Amino acid sequence: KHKFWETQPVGKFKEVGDSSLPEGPIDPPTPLSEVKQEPYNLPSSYEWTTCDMDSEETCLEVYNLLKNNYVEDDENMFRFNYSKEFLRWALHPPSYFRSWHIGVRAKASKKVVAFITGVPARIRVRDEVVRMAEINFLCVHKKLRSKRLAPVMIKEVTRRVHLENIWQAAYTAGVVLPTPITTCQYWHRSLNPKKLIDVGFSRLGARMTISRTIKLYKLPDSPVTPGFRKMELRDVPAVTRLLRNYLSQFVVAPDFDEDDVEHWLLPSENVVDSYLVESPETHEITDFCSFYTLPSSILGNQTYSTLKAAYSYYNVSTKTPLLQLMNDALIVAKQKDYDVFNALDVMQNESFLKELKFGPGDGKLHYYLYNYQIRRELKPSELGLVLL
Ligand code: NHW
Ligand code: EN5
Repeated sequence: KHKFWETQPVGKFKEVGDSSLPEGPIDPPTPLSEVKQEPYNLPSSYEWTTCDMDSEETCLEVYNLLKNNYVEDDENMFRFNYSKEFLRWALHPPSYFRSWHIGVRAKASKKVVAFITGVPARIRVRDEVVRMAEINFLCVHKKLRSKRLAPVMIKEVTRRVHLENIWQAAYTAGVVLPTPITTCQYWHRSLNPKKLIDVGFSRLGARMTISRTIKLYKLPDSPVTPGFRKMELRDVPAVTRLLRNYLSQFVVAPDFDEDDVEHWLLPSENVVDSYLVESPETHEITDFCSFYTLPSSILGNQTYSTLKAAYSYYNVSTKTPLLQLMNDALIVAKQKDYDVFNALDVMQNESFLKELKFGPGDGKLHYYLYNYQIRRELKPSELGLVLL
């Protein structure tokens, strides 16, 4: 079991719950001169390629690899379909490294057959801010699965992260690996129940008709909170203060500065949406909510090819009750034609999920740190981090 992960600096399952463990790095950093200077070896018919996601051609090649080979649900009915604009945004945060956007090409066809990425982030664990890589978009073409290519991809991204003198990473996965810092539940709020049922995303409840179901999920036509509006560039300083203060209560959370907030939270069409509440009296910014756009391909449906999903991102309430704020987020998502609004049970999300008619999904999301040991498993509500 876990022939690869056994060799890596990650917490071991048996250690979960051991309260005598020190918290922090597992392996110390090594001098940069001791980091392997050459890429790891690939099978001889493949070659490494650094992907320039600013290039329309490269971005399209990566987009197509992921569109056809990335994450599916457990019954292979849906597959994530990250847009090109989303991939560019996700991979170009402040101070990103192009060398961390790693592809593998077949030498003969020159086609991109595997991919893995890192982006830099400062992540706070209790009172320590740690420079990390956030690893995402690990994908091996369906025809090349189970050939132990993934461990080579992971070792190569690790090497390139080490070359930038960064020694920790954060990542999420739907599969259980050694060892989750916490396990979160996906929740789903129907916005277009008819379509969700037609495509098999949800089922008609017991003793429910389609018309009763549509009525159950009805929402007002526009947000109800006075002063609720889209975030603008001029709001970055206020949103940064609001968010930093809010995230300080969680055990693990990003350490966002104004540049990060401008990148990750300023609205970008069909990528990220952010709204805030500006007090009509004082013009103070008191509340904030956001979601990102991640459609899924619907596999094998005659009528529909994509499911338009919004994913809850960072939300902060100081004056407007979180329940009302998130209800307004649902209203704007419905107005923008999303079919479903998804959320994890992270941060304070549990306080609104049931009341706003979210239901638990069949998927879980496990959160991991690389080369950083924490004392005990966290509760999802102790986590202040959302990865894309
Ligand atoms: S999670 C999404 C991952 N992608 C998908 O699920 C897409 C569809 N599946 C595939 O493309 C978000 C393949 O099945 C993949 C595995 C490529 C997943 N994470 O090549 P083999 C992320 O992107 C282990 C980590 O034969 P394969 C986060 C597995 O346990 N490890 O398998 C990525 C086994 O090792 P073991 C995973 O099916 C985080 C080995 O891979 C994994 O052809 C990466 C088998 O390899 C997963 N999701 O390809 C880690 N899935 O020890 C970053 C399987 O058990 C670590 N495996 O024998 C930090 C690095 C940076 C550090 C910096 C200091
Ligand atoms: C790293 N960035 O399984 C991501 N999604 O519940 C990588 N289920 O959509 C890791 N199976 O429950 C990703 N409908 C791990 C997640 C992979 C994708 C995945 C799950 C999350 C999902 C849906 C569809 C299930 C289709 C059959 C689901 C039920 C919705 C229902 C709505 C009404 C109220 C009750 C719930």
